Amino acid sequence: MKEYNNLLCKKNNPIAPSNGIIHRYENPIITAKHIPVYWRYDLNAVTNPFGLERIGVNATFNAGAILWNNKYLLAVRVEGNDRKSYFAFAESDNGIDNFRFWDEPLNLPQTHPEDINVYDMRLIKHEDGHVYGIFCTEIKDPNAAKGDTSSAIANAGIIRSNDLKNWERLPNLISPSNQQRNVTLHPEFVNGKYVLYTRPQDGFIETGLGGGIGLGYVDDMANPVILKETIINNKEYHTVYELKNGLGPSPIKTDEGWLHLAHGVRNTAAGLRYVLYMFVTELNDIAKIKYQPGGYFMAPNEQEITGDVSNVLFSNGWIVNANNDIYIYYASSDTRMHVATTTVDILLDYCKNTPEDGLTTTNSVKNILSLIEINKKFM
Ligand code: M1P
Repeated sequence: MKEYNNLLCKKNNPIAPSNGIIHRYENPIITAKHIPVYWRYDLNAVTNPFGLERIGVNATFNAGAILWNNKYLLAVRVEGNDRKSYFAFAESDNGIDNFRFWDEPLNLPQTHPEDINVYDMRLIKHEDGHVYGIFCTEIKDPNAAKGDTSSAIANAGIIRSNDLKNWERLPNLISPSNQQRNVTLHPEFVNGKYVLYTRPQDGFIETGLGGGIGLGYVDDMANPVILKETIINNKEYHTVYELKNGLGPSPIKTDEGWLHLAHGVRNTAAGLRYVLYMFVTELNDIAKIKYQPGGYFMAPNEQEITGDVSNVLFSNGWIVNANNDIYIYYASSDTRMHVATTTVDILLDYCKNTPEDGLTTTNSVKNILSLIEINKKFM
């Protein structure tokens, strides 16, 4: 208990130097060791004479985020040693350290079909007054061939609440694609409708003819049916999102457009590599990309690159506070949670002034040559 309390009280400091765009921090903000001791150990010396851990935690990652009652609140994906993920809320006063879990994990209300596994919740305060939790719900593919114990169907599960304690489960999403992950909700109505960002795929792992970040309109979240999906940001040959991509958290509204954080995936000899990238869409046309800086915004560093699923950065939560400071909550290698900080102004500058991906080596070199030309005056 002493070790546990010391861990929770540990201060977290920014790592210098930064690239000017974000600050990383010395320590992960939430790890499996942050899970309360009484969720893991039977504290009764009679029934647990050896003091053994009874319910192990494998990882804490991919958290949704929201500013709630002046607290930085995360809906953390906690994965047990049994490979089942569940959600648990953890809060901090400053968003950077001293995250503490609420007393109990979320007892997620069920719908039909019952979830086999759930993960990656996005928390969205919608202008309709509710807070929505949109997450991935997974079941075994009922059409899997005999002996195939891996094929699954992923879809978006939806809950909503007004106090984040009592949650109403809404029906799972119905959309043209039979595989959906990385679904989140636009925080405002558009033409009186709800808008969901989607990521359709043909298969559980393979994008097939699907893929890309899409959007679709829904009349009523209590009957969440998307009839038509439009892809607004596609995967692309020889980019960091060559194999697939997916939206992270819901976008942040700025004076110059909607700021988006997404993940891009490419294949390598060492397996899939997940990095984060950004783009901005028009304020009055959320399907239109206004700026998209080339390349990745964040990739795993030396500490982040190894873990349960190595070479992965993933983010489905960020918070902008009243000072326009942005807290990016990201997970490394499906193992632990980190924070990176920046501001709205810095991210807009990054999105507007980083050269776009020219899609060829020649164009990348051209960008460097123009920068050198400009810099000659200053050298
Ligand atoms: O293992 C990396 C990530 O893989 C999936 O992301 P995507 O749907 O884009 O492939 C998700 O399962 C995610 O949870 C995980 O971090």
